[in-house]
Amino acid sequence: MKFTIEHLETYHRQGYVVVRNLFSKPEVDLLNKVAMEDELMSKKSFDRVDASGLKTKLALWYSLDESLYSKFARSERIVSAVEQMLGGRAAHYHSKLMQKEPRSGGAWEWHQDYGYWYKNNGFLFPDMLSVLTALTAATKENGCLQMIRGSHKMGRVEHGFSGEQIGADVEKVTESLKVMPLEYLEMDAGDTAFFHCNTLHSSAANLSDKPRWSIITAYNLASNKPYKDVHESSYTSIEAYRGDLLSEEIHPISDSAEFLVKD
Ligand SMILES: O=C(O)CCC(=O)C(=O)O
Repeated sequence: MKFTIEHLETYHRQGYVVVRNLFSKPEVDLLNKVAMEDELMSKKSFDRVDASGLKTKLALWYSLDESLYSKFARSERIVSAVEQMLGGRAAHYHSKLMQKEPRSGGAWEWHQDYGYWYKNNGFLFPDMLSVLTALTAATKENGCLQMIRGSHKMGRVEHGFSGEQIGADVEKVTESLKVMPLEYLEMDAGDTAFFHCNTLHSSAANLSDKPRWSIITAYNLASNKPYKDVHESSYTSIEAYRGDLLSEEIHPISDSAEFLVKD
């Protein structure tokens, strides 16, 4: 399915929108296979412990290259949608491979992505968003994303620590759930969710016997140059990738992708 004006309006109204089948099953199956067999990715992956002590695994990197992950991140389908949402040229902030393993994958506590980003990385404006593409089906049982609809309009909420994660002020989350609907984003592999960096979201632990893997690519308005922890790519406009993800030679990701090392 294509990103439409209706999707754009929904994004601005709700703070998020899901585009069904933005990627085909063969495309996401290929990415999932590459990711599952990727030794460097597995070496660079680390855990983040949630408030109850469960671990959830991810790898995070900043630079784009010729790998399949980067072609996804630069794919025209995503970039043209993101540029409409941001209202200008987009830069790639980072990509993450989220690996919520069966029966053990921990939760992500309620937070706004900007709660992490403004502090750590010095972006002055919340002209940023995340794009999550499901590599495996995401259901309530395996801990799909949960969104508080319309919460991006609250602006930035204070964040503190919650386990090894950053969590939004609990009182604000509790009160916002009284006035805005909570939505579970159940998605099939190939569905893509776009969400504003101030939208409050979370996900529960994966206590099912199915993995929940996804790729999250995050974008910044290229003119919103951060004043610290500067990765040049985070304010350099992306050249969209218009090729066929299925027919190209697959290049491995390399160390020069600037992986985040767990602190
Ligand atoms: O995909 C998930 O379970 C949550 C991920 C998340 O909240 C994030 O990366 O900001």
